Amino acid sequence: MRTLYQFSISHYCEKTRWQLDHKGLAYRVEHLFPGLHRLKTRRMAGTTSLPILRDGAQVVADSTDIALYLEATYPQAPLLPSAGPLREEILALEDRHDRLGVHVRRWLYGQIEDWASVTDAMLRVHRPLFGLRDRAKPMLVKGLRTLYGVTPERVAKSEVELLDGLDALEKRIHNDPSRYLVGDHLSLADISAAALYAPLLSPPDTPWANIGGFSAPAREVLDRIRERPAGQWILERYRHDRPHATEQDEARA
Ligand SMILES: N[C@@H](CCC(=O)N[C@@H](CS)C(=O)NCC(=O)O)C(=O)O
Repeated sequence: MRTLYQFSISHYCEKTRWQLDHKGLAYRVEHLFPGLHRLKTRRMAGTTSLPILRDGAQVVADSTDIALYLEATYPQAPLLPSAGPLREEILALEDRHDRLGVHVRRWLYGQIEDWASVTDAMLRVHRPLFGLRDRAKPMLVKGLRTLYGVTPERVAKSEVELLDGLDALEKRIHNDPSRYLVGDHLSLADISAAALYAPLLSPPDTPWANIGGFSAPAREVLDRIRERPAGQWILERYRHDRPHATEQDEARA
């Protein structure tokens, strides 16, 4: 049996869920408690971050290594050619969007005025444990801000980076939200770009759909992103290539 160890609102975990779903591979998810997760991830894979996939005896950490493992092991519904220049192009785009995912996360965490909906989305999959879960929330917020470097200077830089990334995406698709990044069908490049930008668009049925609490200037930035071709492209990828993202996830928990 396959198990995906995850945080439900992690966009890197969403990238892996999308790939597993696209390939029609059955899996269960195990939600780890943020912070305490490290006890398990260090033991399992010598790492601190999620996702981690256990597939029988095989344990693979990091969404890119998982992606390569899944493509090599399960060739159905391929998202990456096994060789050639297109493979290199897709991997370069995947890597670029993996790096942009860091800026998306830092910028978003830098815009939150009211953390209630975010901590709720992170922790509601865990048992209340006589109030302990909810008492952990302030510590969790502090930990996230430290871990992800949420300082005004770095958040401002992340805004520039993520907007540059959207410009590059629009050049690539010629401002046409129906196009794919490489060739004429979905690849790992599209999944990485759409999943790692998705928290900015909160597509319906995704773990970010009910998240709010952003400042008014941040809401304006988010509205502008939603209107531009890159924002429409992300929503289109979800509508067209990622049906029922959350329902599938929860059914498997
Ligand atoms: N390069 C990694 C990044 C994964 C990542 O940043 N995961 C975050 C959640 S979005 C995490 O597990 N953070 C907790 C930690 O590092 O302790 C990947 O692609 O899997």
